[in-house]
Amino acid sequence: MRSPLGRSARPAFALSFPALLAHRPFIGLLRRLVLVPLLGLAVVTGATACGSSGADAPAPTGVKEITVTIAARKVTPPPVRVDVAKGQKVRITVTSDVADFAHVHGYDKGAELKPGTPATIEFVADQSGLFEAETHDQELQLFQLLVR
Ligand SMILES: [Cu+2]
Repeated sequence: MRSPLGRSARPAFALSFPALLAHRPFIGLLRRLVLVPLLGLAVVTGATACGSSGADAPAPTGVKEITVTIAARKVTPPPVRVDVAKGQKVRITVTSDVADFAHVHGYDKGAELKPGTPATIEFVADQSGLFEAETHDQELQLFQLLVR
């Protein structure tokens, strides 16, 4: 696909801003720059809507909160793939009704789980890939962390 600005890119940037706005290829480019990310966002939001409990789309600067509860060997929310931007801080809070050990593979971060007491695992997701989070005693899958 050819850039709408194409060969006219140089003259366009030499014009004043109002003249630039009146320049049709520039409008096309502007529309593309605004609409495509918006559509992409809509797709991402739609894809994760059925996932973790209404979490916002990950922002690389924010903290990705992941909260998991285990009761009678049932994991809530059910294990999903959680998308995280590389470099983002992740905070996982796990509450189990029995003693266990929560573990994030690859990052090798873990926390002892005491019955009924929330345990927190925090780290910066600085390696890309797909990582399993699970418990060791009950051998439950908690979620998958997709870092990219
Ligand atoms: Cu493990």
